[in-house]
Amino acid sequence: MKTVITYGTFDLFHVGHIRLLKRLSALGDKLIVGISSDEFNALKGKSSFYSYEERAEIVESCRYVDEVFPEHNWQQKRSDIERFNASIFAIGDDWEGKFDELKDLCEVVYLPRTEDISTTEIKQNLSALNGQDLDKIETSLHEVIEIVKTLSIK
Ligand code: C2G
Repeated sequence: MKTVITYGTFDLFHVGHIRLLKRLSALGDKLIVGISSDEFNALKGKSSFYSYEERAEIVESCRYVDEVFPEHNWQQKRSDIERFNASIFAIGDDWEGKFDELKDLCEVVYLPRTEDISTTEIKQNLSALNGQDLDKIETSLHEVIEIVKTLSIK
């Protein structure tokens, strides 16, 4: 049984996360994911939209993930790898080289990130939406609802 372990915040779950988890799951038989706690996020200088509990539930629901657990600090990786008997530590290459000290414990793999998407960009795009855009979106949604209603009547 080859277990792969990774870590992350996974806020506003998007295709960059899914594509990474899919590739990680292909590296072994089991994929376990350390989800950064809200407190650890603050240490990482991040404030996530979803709470730890919500992010953990979302990632655990992903078909490529077998188990999730809380990531409370930078130091727990070694004990986690031993606790879960992980043979591969893998993470996106924005962390290239940062976890090489784990190489005495297990294989360390850095995979290419998915370009042009990030939680930060999603937040920026959403906050850039002005009232006018939101009115247009609302109007469109009402139009869609009317269409659905007519379709469902037939
Ligand atoms: N990721 C990706 N492509 C993106 C965005 C993210 O492949 N477009 C990957 C990251 O490289 C990381 C994982 O998805 O492997 C989770 O990314 P984040 O939620 O940003 O997590 P991060 O802040 O990198 O936390 O101890 C390690 C840290 O907890 C990692």
